[in-house]
Formats: sequence, C-alpha cells, structure tokens
Amino acid sequence: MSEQEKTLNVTRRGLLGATATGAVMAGTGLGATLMGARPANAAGKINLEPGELDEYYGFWSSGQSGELRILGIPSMRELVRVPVFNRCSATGWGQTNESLKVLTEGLLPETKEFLAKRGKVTYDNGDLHHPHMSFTDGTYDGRYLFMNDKANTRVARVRCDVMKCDKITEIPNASDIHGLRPQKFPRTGYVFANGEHEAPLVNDGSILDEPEKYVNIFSAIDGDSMDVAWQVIVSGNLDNTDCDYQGKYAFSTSYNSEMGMTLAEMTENEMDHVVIFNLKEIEKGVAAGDVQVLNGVPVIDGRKGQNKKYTRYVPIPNSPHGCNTAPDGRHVVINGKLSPTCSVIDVTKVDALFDEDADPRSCVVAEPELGLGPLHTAFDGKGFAYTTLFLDSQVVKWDVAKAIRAYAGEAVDPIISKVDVHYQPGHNHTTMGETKEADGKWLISLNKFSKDRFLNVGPLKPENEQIIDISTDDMKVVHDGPTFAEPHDVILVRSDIVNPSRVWSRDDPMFADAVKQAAADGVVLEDGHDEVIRDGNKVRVYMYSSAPVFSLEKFTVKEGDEVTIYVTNIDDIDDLTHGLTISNYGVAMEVAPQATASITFTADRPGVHWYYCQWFCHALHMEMRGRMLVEPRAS
Ligand code: RUQ
Ligand code: CUA
Repeated sequence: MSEQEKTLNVTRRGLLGATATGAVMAGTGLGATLMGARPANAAGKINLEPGELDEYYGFWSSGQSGELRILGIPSMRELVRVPVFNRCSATGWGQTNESLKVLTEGLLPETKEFLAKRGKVTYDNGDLHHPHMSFTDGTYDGRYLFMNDKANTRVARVRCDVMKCDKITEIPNASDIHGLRPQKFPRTGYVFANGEHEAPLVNDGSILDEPEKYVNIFSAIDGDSMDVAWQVIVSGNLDNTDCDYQGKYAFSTSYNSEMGMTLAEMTENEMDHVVIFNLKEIEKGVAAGDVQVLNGVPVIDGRKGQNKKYTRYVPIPNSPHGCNTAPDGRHVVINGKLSPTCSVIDVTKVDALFDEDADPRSCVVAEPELGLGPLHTAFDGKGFAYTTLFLDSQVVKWDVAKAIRAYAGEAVDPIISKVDVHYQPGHNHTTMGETKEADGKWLISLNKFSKDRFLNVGPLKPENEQIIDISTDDMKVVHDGPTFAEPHDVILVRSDIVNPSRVWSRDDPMFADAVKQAAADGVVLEDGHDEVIRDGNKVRVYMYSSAPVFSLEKFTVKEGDEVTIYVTNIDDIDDLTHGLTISNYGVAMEVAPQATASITFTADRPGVHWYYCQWFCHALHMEMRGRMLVEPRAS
C-alpha cells in the first residue's frame, strides 16, 4: 500500500469516529495528517511550499480580456500573461513595431481600410475563448498554442519557446470564430475553426432578412503557415469543434440548425445537429477544383442536401454546445446544453455514414441523461467522463462504457457521482485530458459566477475556477481560484512537454526586421553599439541596455521627426528584463534578455523628456534613465 493509499484508508476509518484509533495514531505521520487542517489529496498536494514547482502548465484563455494566461497547476499560481488580441501597458504589445507587425500583417485589406478611417492600424480588443496546443501523434508536442478571437474573426498562434504571439490571421468569409481545435493526428497540421454567427456570404449591407442567403463557414487553417487552407459552407451555425485521433474527421456542434435570427427561432426545433467533416474528401474536392474561390480561399459547398461526401449532419437534441473527443481515440461526446443529455458518437461508425441512405444517427452509441445544462466534458483516460452541468451547478462523473450498454438496453446506471461547484460551470478540463495521455489527476471547473465565495468587490465580481481531485470516485473540490474576466477555457499540460527558452536568441525572427535595419545602418546590435541615424525626417536611435544603464544617456531629435528607438538588452542573465518608457509620450516597451525591441512615434511635443527603465532590474534601477531632447521647429 502506498503512503497515499494508507492515508486515505485511515481517513475513511477516521470518519467512523473511534477515539482509540486517533490515540493509537497520534504521534505517527499518519496521525499528524489526520489532525492537520487539510488531509492530503490522493492526486497530490495543491499547497506547494515556497520554491516548489508545479507539475502542470495551465494555459488559460481570458475571454473578453483578449490575452492568454499561464498558471501553475495544481497550485493555481498565475505565472505570466501573454498579450494576444489586447493591448498591454507592461510589455508594449500593440505599440512596439514587433507586435504591430503580428497584429497587422494578417488583417484583410478591407479591414485595414476600415481601420484606417478610424486612424487605427489594428483592432484594440479581442474575445479569446479557446487555447489549444499543437499535437503530434495524438498528444501535445510543445510547439505552439492556437486560439480564437470571437470578436474580430481571428486565429492567433503563440510560440511556446518564448511564449509570445507570432501570428494572427483574420479569417475571410467567416463571421466570429468560436470553436477551435488543432488536428491531433498525425500532427497539427490543420487548426479547425468554427465561424459562429451566420452572415450573408457577400456581406455588403444589401441583405438583412433573407436567412436563405446567410451562410456559415468552417475553416481549416494551416498551423505551420497560418494561412487558411480551405473552408466549407455549412447549413446551420457552428458552435464548438473537435476532431478524431485518426486524422479523418472533424466534428462541429450547431445550436441553430434553424438558421433563426431571434431567440425563439433559434431554439424552435427539437433536434439540432453535429456536422461531420470528411477531411480526405474535402482535400480531394479542393484538389479537383470543386470550389468557389472567395478572398483567395477555396470554399467547398458542404450544405445539407449537396449529396457529396464532404459532410454529414447527425441529428442531436436541442442546442448542443461542447464537443469533446475521448482519449480512447474512439468516442466523441456532444454536450446537450438545452437537453439534459450527452450524445456519444463512435468514430468507427462514421465511415458508414458516408454511404448513400445511411441513417445519420447510426453513429450515436449512447445518450445518457446526466443533469441540467451539460456544456463541456473532460476525460481521465480511465473510461470516465466529467461533464459540467451549468444549471445544476455541478460536475457529473460518468462511465462511458456503461452509458453505451444502457443505450443498448441494459439496466445499468452510468452516473458514478456528482459534486457541487460554485457556480454555473462552463468549460472544464482534466490534466492532459484532450490527449491520448490523459492521466486523471486533476479537473478544473471554470465557473461563470462566484457570488458569495469571495470578499465583495462591487457589482463586477470575479469568476471562480475550482480544482477538483478526481483520483478517487468521490470528486473533491480542493481549491477556489478567483479570477478576472473571463477565463473561458483552459488546457493542462504536463510540465516536461513545455520547455521555453530562458533568454532570447539573437537571431530570433521576432526582431529580424530590427536586426536587418541596423545592418543597413551599419550598426551591429550584438556589440552593444549605439548610434543616432538621421534619414530625412526619420531618425533611428540605436542603444543597448545593460543593468543599470542605457548606453545613450541623451539624444536629440527635432519636433515633427518620425523617431524609431531600438533597444537591445545585452544582459543575458535569467530574468534580467529591462524596459523603455518615455515620459509624457505614451511610449513603453519590454526588452527581455538578449531581445531587441523597437517603437516608432512622432516627436511632436518639444522639450526634455526622460526615458526610464520600467522593469525593476538592479539596485540602481531608478537611475536607469536618460533624456530625449525634442528641439522645436523654427516657426
Ligand atoms: S464555449 S462555456 Cu465559447 Cu467555449 Cu462553452
Ligand atoms: Cu533596467 Cu530597470
């Protein structure tokens, strides 16, 4: 018996309340555990000692905050925030030339035009719901994280070696990307993305109330190039998506098969559907030219009744939401939302659907009734599923094999247990749960309401994310995690899979443009060379930072000059980040060890302006500053 099992055994016996047992154990390690405020959890402890490292990375979305967050699991300590669709005051994301390149280069020409009319080069907001890691052979490979922007129809990628966003692609033809999942096998490969809201295909303002002219678009993005590989027009809208472990199919839920525009119309039908995308047939159709090319993307017609082998529509009870493939490589769970059921699709029965006259429901092998408002399901790799019940404020643990037997007519109850969560859970996720390496230790329940769980902070409250120990049948909530808007979804990745660099590499593509410009100006950044180059009314200022100094303690420009400042951090010590902030110029950026960062602005405010390092770096950090003199133009 392991130490943990002994503890559990004793804890159970302890519940019987025998004083003698307590006395016998006093003074032993086990007795001490019993008497401590919190018994050890079977999955391990969550309260790590200072300096102890977590076992998993948690990659968190932040919904309407637009950033990615990284937490350590199980401690729930927030480690860092990665700006993606948002603006970031600390790092200068959205101000630096390096970040603006990422934020602008993937925008559609019409979006650039639209933004230019507002005096902007990119959007300021985003709605980041679903972060997922790239896969190789059915499990995470630590290369990239992909995520959607529901607000402005974009898909972004974060490089896991430096934890910075390196690509953002605006998806043409689609409206409002919601569900997103990377291909699991053989690798990513494709990133599948659902356009949630239906819109007229040519959306020029001439069509409003002609629903038959509205379409919905499913996109496959190439995870390496971040270009859209192909799209499929579907019937009904698209909510969440996932794919199989064979590389053959992707699945999307539709909560509005009616293509209704009002709430009453959208929920009218008893049955909505899941669309199954046949990847090989779609690739063949694209190669054969059975497409229309819209905004440079080949678009396949996969609507109901087109009688081709691109898609199939499987009827599912009213308004299905979450779509989750089990680590057994065989079952896909469709979460009912308005129906108290989950529907289980067996991927081995999907090939047959593409034969003429097949019953589309023949791939459904179970439909257990679980409780009210099933939204998302996670797995432990041991045959159990964990479904959030939004209306019941519970998580239900159920046995997939028993649900299949019950559906076939056997009198078995698939429900193992339920646990209360606080309150109204949306997504949930288990450690490694969306991979074939699901390990069944921890479950996170992301709850939309915290109500009375924390100190009142006014009308806008935090959300609450709870950690649940799922290593035993009785799920145990072991930690509350208050958090700001809106941690929509999360993945939990074993820490050995993620190996970020400690400092930047001098030849990193993120600042290749700066290195190139410096070379053209005869400046060698590695040498810690500084220089002020005047080129018409453009001024390029090169300096380096090394704690606690900027190599230039002053420089002069003229009012109206377009100034670009390049700062290279030549410190290569772990954690020695500098920054550059220019007072009363609205200019700020992060410069991590060995990175070059640059920022361009017009020097339209004359005077002496201090620039300073805003990242605490040294005992003389306050002294790390210099002056920019902006000389007035003679009028
Ligand atoms: S969806 S709460 Cu935006 Cu992820 Cu289900
Ligand atoms: Cu450099 Cu603070």
